[in-house]
Amino acid sequence: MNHHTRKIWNVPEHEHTPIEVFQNRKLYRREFLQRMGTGLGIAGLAGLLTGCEQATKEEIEQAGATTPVPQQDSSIYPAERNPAFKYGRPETEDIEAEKFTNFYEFTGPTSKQAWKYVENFKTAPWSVTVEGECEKPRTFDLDDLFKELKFEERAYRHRCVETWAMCVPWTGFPLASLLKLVEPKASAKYVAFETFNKPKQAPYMESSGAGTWPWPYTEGLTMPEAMNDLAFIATGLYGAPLLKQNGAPIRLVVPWKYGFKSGKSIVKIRLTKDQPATFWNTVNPEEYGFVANVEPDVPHPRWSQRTEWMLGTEKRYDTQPFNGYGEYVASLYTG
Ligand SMILES: Nc1nc2c(c(=O)[nH]1)N[C@H]1C(S)=C(S)[C@@H](COP(=O)(O)O)O[C@H]1N2
Ligand SMILES: [Mo]
Repeated sequence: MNHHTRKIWNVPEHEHTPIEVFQNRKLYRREFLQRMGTGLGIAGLAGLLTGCEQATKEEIEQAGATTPVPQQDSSIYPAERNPAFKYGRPETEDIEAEKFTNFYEFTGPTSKQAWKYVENFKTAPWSVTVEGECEKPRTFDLDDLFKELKFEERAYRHRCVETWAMCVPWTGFPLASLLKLVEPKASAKYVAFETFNKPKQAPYMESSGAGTWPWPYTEGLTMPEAMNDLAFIATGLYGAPLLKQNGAPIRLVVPWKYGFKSGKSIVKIRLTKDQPATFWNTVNPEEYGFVANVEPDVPHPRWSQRTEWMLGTEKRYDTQPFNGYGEYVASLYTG
């Protein structure tokens, strides 16, 4: 099968309502009301009113940048693009993927503008522990990964369970190549991912408090899913180190599943015998399953999953089974 030329996208001929305009307004309004409720003064309000609509690309990128940039990064970016992966749609503008994000540790459910709240998040130095059912458990500094693994760029589609979508180039390496370094045992059936747990650095984590949300954010895959070539670990986006709001300095990317499976700012990867508990599945198992593959025919209990809208555009597309990656992963689910 030729992945390069096969057209896997069915582009609809007509466009629907520009839903992102409506959605952004709704979020904006919610944030507005929340700030009013917490007694923000008139000067702050003016800042909010203009800040929402007029933040520049520079402001957003500067807010999310890791400083100083770790030494090794400059030699990695931009990594060579793997030609096997094509979006089948226009690439999302970088600013759109940087200003509209899901990162509950910083915003909770009230805002998509995590870039405004990441100031105190310290993403360097950073290490990731890979442990559990393996022969050689190990803690990797980010630099170890840069030295030991081959980095590449991959053009992937991303589909959030909320129906927004984007097409972005990640820099990183297949998750399988990292797992091979620790030599998984036959007893490893699942892989659990755990995000940083620093409430002092993440405003919503701190303000929501203990016993509300099951922090830290966790996710999980089966071992065959984790070893599939599509499962990717990213340290970069658009040819540069990840901004904080996109999951700096290291995150998971699982493009055939809803976006919540792709945990950000990961500190621990654990090989397990049993299916691990995960954040959204714990919060609401009726709405967020463990598998969470993109399935247009299976509606979310509160909305349809048939179509999706591309960040920063007025375009809607039909949602594809496995987000269009069936040729890579459908065989994982036939048993
Ligand atoms: N730690 C953590 N990871 C997370 C989330 C989160 O709130 N916290 N949100 C998830 C969701 S719902 C999506 S859609 C993607 C969004 O990635 P992006 O904001 O970089 O586009 O991150 C996922 N990873
Ligand atoms: Mo999401």
